[in-house]
Amino acid sequence: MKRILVTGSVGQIGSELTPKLREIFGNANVIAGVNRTQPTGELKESGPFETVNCTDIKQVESVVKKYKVDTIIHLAAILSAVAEAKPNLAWEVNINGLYNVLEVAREHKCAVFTPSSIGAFGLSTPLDDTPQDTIQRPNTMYGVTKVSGELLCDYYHKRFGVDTRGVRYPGIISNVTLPGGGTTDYAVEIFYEAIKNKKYTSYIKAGTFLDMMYMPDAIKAAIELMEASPAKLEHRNAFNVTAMSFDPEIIAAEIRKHIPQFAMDYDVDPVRQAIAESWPNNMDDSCAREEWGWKPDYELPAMTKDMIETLSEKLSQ
Ligand code: AKB
Repeated sequence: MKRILVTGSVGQIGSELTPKLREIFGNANVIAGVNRTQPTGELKESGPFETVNCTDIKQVESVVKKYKVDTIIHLAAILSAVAEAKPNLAWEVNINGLYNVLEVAREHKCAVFTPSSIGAFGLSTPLDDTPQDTIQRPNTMYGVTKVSGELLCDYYHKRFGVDTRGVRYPGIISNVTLPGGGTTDYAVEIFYEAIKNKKYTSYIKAGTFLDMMYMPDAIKAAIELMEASPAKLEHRNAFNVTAMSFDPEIIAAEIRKHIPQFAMDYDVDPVRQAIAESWPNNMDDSCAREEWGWKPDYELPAMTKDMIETLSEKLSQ
C-alpha cells in the first residue's frame, strides 16, 4: 500500500482507520473519501479528502486517477438494520458500489480491502464455532449483499487478478464515531448509557451471543491482512475474525465491575433480535490465525476497562 483511498472515511471504522493509515503511510498518501457527511477536525485537517459516492463509478475513477491510488479500502456500506428497512438502498450501495470499486480497481490495478460480516451467515449455518468455509444462506438483505460481495471479490481475484482481500467483521465496539444502523450497535450504546445515566435498555434479548471486537483490533486486522504475503493467503476475501463473544448479561456484568450501580432492562426489538439470532454465537477464526497471523489484543475485560476510561473522559468535556 502506497497511495490509499478510503471510502466511507467518516463512518465508524473509517474515522479511526484513516488517521492510522495516515500515520503509517504519510498524510498526503491517504485520501479520505466522503459522501454525505463532511469530515471535521483531524480527519479534515490532516490530509486530502474528496467526494466519493461509490454508486457513481466516474467519481471513484477520477479520484483514483487524480491521486494515482494503488489501494482502495472500501468501507462505504449500509448496515444490517438499515438494510432491512431500505433493501433497495442496501443493494445499490453494498452491491453496485462494490462492483464499481472492483471495476475501477481492475482498470487501474489497485488492491482492494472490503469488509464482509458475521451477517454473511444465516440460520442454517452452524452457529457455534462457525467454520471458515460453511453453509451461507442468510435471510437478510444485508447478508445477501455480504455473501454476494465475498463471491464478487473472489471472482475479481481469480478472473482478473485483482488483489482483493477482506475479513468478516463481528460487531465493532468503539468510542470515536457511533455505528450507524447495525444490529450489534447495542454493545456500543450500552457504554454511553452506563456512563451518562447508569442504566440501559437493551433491544437484544439476554442469552443472545454475538462475536465482537474492539476498534484497535479491527484496524489491526485490516492493515495486517493488506500487508500479508499473498503467497500465504488461501481465503483472501472473507476471513472469520473475532476477539470475544458475549450476550447482554455478560457485558452488563463486566461494566458493573467499574460502575456498580449500572442497571439494565430489556425492550426487545423483534427485527434486530431476529437478525441477531440468525448470526453466529462465536466464529472459528483459525484460518486467519494460520494464514496471516491474526491475533486480537483485547478481550472483554481489557476492552471494557479501556472503553469506560476513554469514554468517561470524552463525555466529561
Ligand atoms: C451490523 O450489526 O450490521 C454490523 C455487522 C456485524 O456487520 N455491525
